[in-house]
Order: sequence, then C-alpha cells, then structure tokens
Amino acid sequence: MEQSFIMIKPDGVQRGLVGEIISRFEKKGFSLRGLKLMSVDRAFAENHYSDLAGKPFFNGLIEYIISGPVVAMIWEGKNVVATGRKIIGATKPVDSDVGTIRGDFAIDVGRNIIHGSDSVESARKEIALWFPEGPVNWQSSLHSWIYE
Ligand code: RTP
Repeated sequence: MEQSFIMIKPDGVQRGLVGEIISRFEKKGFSLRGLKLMSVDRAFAENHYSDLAGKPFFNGLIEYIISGPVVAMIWEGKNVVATGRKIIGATKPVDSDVGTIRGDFAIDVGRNIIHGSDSVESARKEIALWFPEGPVNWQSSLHSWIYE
C-alpha cells in the first residue's frame, strides 16, 4: 500500500494544530504507520529540502524548519500521496481552497503549517530519511470498511 511522508512544521506544532491535522488524515481513512515529535538540525533540514537549495527563500525555509519541534509522520493508504496533497492544499495559502489544512489555518507561504510528499518517489526518499527504523507494522481492523 502507498505511503506518504507528512510533517507538521514548527508553526503547526506551536499553534496546537497537531490533533486537528492527525484527525483529518484519520477521518479520511488513512493509517498512521509512523509518528514522532522531533527537533532537526540545519544539516538535516537542508538534506530534506536539498531540491530547493538555491531558491531565494531557502535560508528562510531552513530557519523556519529548525525553529522548533516538528511532527514527522508516515501515512498509508490508496493514493495517499496525491490525496494527502489535496488535504494539505496549495503551497501558497492564498491559493489553498477553504477546507484544506493550509486554506483553513495559514496565511503566509513561509508559515504554511505542513509538508507532504509530492510523489511516491519523494515519499520513499523522505521516509528513509526521517524514519530509518522503518514504519510500524500493523493494519487497521477497519480495512474492509474503507476499501472495497
Ligand atoms: P512542502 O514541500 O513543504 O510540502 O511544500 P510544497 O511542496 O507545497 O512547496 P515547495 O515548492 O516544495 O516549497 C517548500 C516550502 O518552502 C516554503 N516556500 N516559501 N517564500 C516563498 O516564496 C516560498 N515558496 C515556498 C513553503 O513553506 C513551502 O511549503
């Protein structure tokens, strides 16, 4: 089953949105396969966002990500990468639909609360980086009520 790496950024943690965000993924029917609160250092954050090195906002983005603890998660389910991006909403909150996490809770792109893998391949790399121990091995007993 497909997996996505989802991270609640420091502003989401500071603003008390952890429960709300987990709840949205749970209620959709996705399964939590990994969860940890962690503070990352500059080198780790730069590694995670290495594709964006050279962008004018890169240094500010790294300062933001290392400014406080983040919640790292693995969510699993059919099409979880694409659907997770829909639940999260567009990168710039001005473009995020109401009903998405960023559309409901964010105003500035540099404080947009949450990260979600943008492809199955990125998810694989990000999960390997953030969860070297791998996902927790379990399956929800509600599977047959979620999948046909
Ligand atoms: P993310 O990786 O965090 O899920 O975001 P994304 O794919 O929607 O957007 P991406 O282009 O990968 O940008 C990563 C994060 O960098 C910050 N950003 N700031 N100031 C700016 O113009 C700007 N553009 C992007 C955002 O926090 C964005 O989520």
